[in-house]
Amino acid sequence: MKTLVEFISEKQADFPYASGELTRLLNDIGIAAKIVNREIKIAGLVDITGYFGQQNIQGEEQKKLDVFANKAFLSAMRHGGMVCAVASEENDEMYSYENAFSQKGKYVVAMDPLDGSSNIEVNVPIGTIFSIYRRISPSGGPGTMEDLLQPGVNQVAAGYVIYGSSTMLVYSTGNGVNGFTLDPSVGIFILSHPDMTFPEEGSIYSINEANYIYFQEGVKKYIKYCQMDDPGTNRPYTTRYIGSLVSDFHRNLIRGGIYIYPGTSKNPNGKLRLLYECNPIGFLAEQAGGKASTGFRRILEITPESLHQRVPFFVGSAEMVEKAEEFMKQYSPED
Ligand code: P6P
Repeated sequence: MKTLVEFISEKQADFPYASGELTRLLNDIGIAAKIVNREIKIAGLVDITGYFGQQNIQGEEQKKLDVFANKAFLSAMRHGGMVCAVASEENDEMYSYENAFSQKGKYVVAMDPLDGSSNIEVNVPIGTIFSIYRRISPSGGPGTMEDLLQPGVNQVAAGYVIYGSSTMLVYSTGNGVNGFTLDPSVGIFILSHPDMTFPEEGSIYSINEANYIYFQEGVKKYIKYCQMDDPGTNRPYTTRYIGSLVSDFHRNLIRGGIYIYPGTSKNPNGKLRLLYECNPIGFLAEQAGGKASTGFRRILEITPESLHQRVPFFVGSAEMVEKAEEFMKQYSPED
């Protein structure tokens, strides 16, 4: 039985510049995850599932748990002192720590503190998503937008917490993907899913087909390909769509599958945000032998232009993403 703390410390040697800061930061994130988990598990019992009465930049009503989670992660990272700046879905602007201790921090973090929070009221699993970069700006001063607007290939670590039937923390520092399950009786994350990789063959496709009429032709054709009864293949596939990215991705990582949130005629860049949804999930997907693209380009090679930039997102088993890309190239070629 190996704990998260033991595992991170052991793997520290795998990581260049191994000086303990990333180890400390990952542990800070684990602590905040346990605090958020506690609140989520009793959300139905206390007046915390209601609306907070404000809207975030996405124009979405902020729920109390969104705000609570954001504060928990920001506070844990401030206490740890390893992070100088944060891009959060819950903050319209960059959050730059003002204390001298944090301004010496070597890292910046992009995070969605509570993704899929609209599912809280109906007890559907939700998640935290995080992405970690080394800062570019000199240590000792405030973090900068340049620090945060790095391409996903520069991530030194990324992961998610899924608050589901059990609470898990899944992360990678570029040497594979490992999953830890929280033992609530002692409040410790324990290695339960070592070396997570996508199964060779996947047969689950996850997409909100209610948007079908707004999809590009390539997406429509790929959906029909998934639904085709083709003897000798594993099609028709199964469709599973929870409406919670972390939950859909986690299931597809274990079972094999593809998640698609494409651009549409109404929203050409789709819905998901590059910095704190597509880049971290895309990093994990590639580390697990999968792929992540816009339908045309590798997600991790996109240089962000703004904190809350949205991109179309195809992520999952490599062969399924490649097949979807073939349909996009054939039926909806980029201009
Ligand atoms: P739709 C949650 O708001 C989220 O960002 C992802 O977690 C989820 O996959 C997607 O949006 C659901 O969006 O438009 O299908 O409800």
